[in-house]
Amino acid sequence: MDTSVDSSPLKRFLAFWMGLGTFCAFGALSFCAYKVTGGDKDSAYEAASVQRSQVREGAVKAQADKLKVASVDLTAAVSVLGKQRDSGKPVPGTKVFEEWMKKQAAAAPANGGAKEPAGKPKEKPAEKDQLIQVSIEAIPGGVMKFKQAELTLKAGSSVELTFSNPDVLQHNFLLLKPGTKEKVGALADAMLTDPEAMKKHYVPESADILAGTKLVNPFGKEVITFSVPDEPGDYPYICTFPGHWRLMFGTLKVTK
Ligand SMILES: [Cu+2]
Repeated sequence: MDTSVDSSPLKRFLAFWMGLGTFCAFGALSFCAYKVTGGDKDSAYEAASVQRSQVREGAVKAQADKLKVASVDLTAAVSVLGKQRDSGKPVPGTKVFEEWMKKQAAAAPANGGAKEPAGKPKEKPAEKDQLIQVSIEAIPGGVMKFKQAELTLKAGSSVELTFSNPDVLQHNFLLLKPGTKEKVGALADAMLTDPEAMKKHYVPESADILAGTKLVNPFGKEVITFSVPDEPGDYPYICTFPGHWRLMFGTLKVTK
């Protein structure tokens, strides 16, 4: 039996080159496949990862900035508490405060006891009755909103308005002429660059402001009296701490 099928030098030579050719063709195909499927996109991956880290840094910075704002407000809150303590009023929730309240309660009837002779006509209460009591509050939680988005009052009436701020941010309350919210709001935002803004309670100089409070500290309140305009219409009210007015506004509907 002849096992040497064909071993002529020419055929061996051809077989060698065919093998080598197949090997090279396979290699070239693999390389192309690697390129086409994006196997060489390490640079793109790195770019994406750099972008991701930039986004993350941005988020961290934004958070840090928010914390800065919060700490400033906390400082204001603490200073308010400090003032309450300095003014001799104890901090609520303490034993000293309870005793102080008892003393106040005990002192009240004593003052009331030394009242004017009976039968004397009381003018002041009558005068007070004409003042319409209105309460307006900031919503706590730093949401920059008034609890009352709308008020309705009669034209020309006298109002005693109590603005309470149970929030951690400082706020004010300004009543404006109809249609001037954006105008006064822009003036308020511009106060960011005014070094005297804090002294001015962030109240811009504008003839469109009809009435308003100072900047009320966290957990504080202020009472103001003013006359409701004679002209019926929709009078906007806003907080002019820069930026707040876009969320913190309402409408006083003045009726006949
Ligand atoms: Cu505000």
